[in-house]
Amino acid sequence: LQQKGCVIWITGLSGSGKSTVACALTRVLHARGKLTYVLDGDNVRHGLNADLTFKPEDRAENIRRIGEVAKLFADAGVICIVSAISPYRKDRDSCRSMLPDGDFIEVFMDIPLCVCEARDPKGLYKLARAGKIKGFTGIDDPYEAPLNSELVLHQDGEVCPPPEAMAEKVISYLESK
Ligand code: GGZ
Repeated sequence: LQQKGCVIWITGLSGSGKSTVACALTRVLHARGKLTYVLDGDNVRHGLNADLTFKPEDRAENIRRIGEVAKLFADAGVICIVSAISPYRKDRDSCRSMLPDGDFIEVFMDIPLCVCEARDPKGLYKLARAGKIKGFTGIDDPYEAPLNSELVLHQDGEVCPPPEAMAEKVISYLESK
């Protein structure tokens, strides 16, 4: 296998487009013959992490487990793409510290809360505003934005670039390294 593994860690609010970018990124990398695997927070919570809630301790444990699994993939030479809110800096940083320097690439989906909330693909923000979901990230649970992420993906004025364009930015970053 002529490939070095790494972890591309996509963090951001619910509805910021993490999963969509992860999916676009996988498509581009596959087309280039790369082996990838996507670990999506929402999916992993149906299996490996089905025992966890959204309390801070459980979010920390969710991220710890995802980080450990991502490291295994990277060790095996796979480009592991994580898409999880991963709201707490400390938890993301401890996943980073498990990997050799340069092998953890943090990508921040810097999309304003109002945009994520307007999209509200699953109607969860509406429920959170109505108090029917407690501890929702960005509403009544914090999101700690990265301070030194390798890459920040943001809106272009009023419009959000298509996911393929965002994926291309990640590819350009990988190529530059
Ligand atoms: C945030 C929640 C919550 C609460 C359910 N807070 O946009 P989605 O729906 O599809 O993705 C979100 C997903 C978040 O799971 P993660 O494992 O990525 O979160 S974390 O990294 O914080 O552990 C959202 C849904 O679960 N969801 N309740 N209270 N998002």
